[in-house]
Amino acid sequence: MIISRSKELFSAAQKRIPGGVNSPVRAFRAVGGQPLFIERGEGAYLIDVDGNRYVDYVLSWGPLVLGHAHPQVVRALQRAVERGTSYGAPTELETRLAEMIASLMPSAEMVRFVNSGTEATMSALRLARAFTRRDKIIKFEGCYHGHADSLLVKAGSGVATLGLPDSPGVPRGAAQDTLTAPFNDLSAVRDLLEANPEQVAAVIVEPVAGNMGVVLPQAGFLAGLRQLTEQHGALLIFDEVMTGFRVHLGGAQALFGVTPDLTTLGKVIGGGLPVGAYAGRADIMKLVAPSGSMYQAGTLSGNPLAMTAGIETLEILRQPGVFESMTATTRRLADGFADAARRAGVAITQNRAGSMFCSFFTANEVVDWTSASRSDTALYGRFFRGMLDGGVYLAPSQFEAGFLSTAHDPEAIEQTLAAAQRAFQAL
Ligand code: KE4
Repeated sequence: MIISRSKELFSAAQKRIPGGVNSPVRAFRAVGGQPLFIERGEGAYLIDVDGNRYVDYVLSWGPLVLGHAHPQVVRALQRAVERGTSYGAPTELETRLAEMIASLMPSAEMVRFVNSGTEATMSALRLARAFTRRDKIIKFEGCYHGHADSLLVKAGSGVATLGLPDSPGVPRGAAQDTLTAPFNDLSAVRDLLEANPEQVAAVIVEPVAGNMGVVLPQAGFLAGLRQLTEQHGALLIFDEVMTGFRVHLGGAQALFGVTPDLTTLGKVIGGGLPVGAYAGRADIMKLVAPSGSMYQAGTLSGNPLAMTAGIETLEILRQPGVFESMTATTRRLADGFADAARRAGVAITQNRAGSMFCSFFTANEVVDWTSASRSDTALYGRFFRGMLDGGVYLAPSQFEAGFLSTAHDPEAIEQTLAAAQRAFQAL
């Protein structure tokens, strides 16, 4: 595979941009170090600057649930951009997207749009602290909620991938109110709540963890969090930035039948443009300025381009049968990976929820960060490069999720599974 143009561009980028990338996990540090520079995306495929074509399972880390450059999304954006890109004033589009989110996710009685998942979780925490007048929060090891100071504690995603000790630069004051527990460990949460009576404002959780690879909630875990937070007067925040409209058309809260007080969203609802949102019970959301006193603001929040792409994306996604068929394709892919690994005698644990999946290079069940971190990341790196040679672009880290889109057709799946057979055999 020729990647000489990517190499040239990477060395130029590294002179001006830290690590040559604008988000750490893109640098391929965990899987071999030479990222591919992309020319364009087309449905289920990425084409790099050297003309190599890959079936894409990163999909911009989740937003592109319809694949790259979906014609209806592109046409809607072309029409929108001719009317201007941003007004800094309300438009009907924001209300329309908020209504669509509320109709698919009834717990989202009110919605505030922001420009990233980080802004969404940062604001949701401030809101929970304002509403409860408490300071402490509980998060889970290996869960990643963006890079706001108080959430960069035992975080997943790029922090886990690079093995960073919870990032320098986070002042003690910001981290001291962040308590952590192992994912799926209800008794640890109960102990923290009892040890900090009337002090915990919220428990924030990725209801399906997607930032240590994909880790599913065990039976009763989410319902247990719901019961414990109610009992202790803390709010339950589902960070559905990744799982929203990805694991189920109504998010993980619909898949598992547990209703949070607040939900954070991003990725899919922007259809590939910068977006985030926090949403939830009207009595809590009413506290957000200017209806209430909790301040949060943003120049480009709710901008017409992100709203347009989000509306088009959810319109298409909620057509009968569309979501189900993408989920069925993901099951076929995940089963195919497991079969190929078994035939090659490679031990993997395959986790999946809706249209997100992960192959852990370990024989053990993966239920939390401790078990995920036992995966053989070097072997994952060799598998990743083998798949790249086979024309398949997986997440460049063992501790990330793979994503499917409605554009991943049987041909793309067959190509992927043929590459997986070869890549597993080569290990
Ligand atoms: P952003 O600020 O990156 O838009 O969203 C932060 C965030 C919040 N919550 C969850 C559950 C998330 O998964 C994310 C961001 N996900 C990572 C992928 N693991 C973004 C990719 C990256 O950091 O480059």
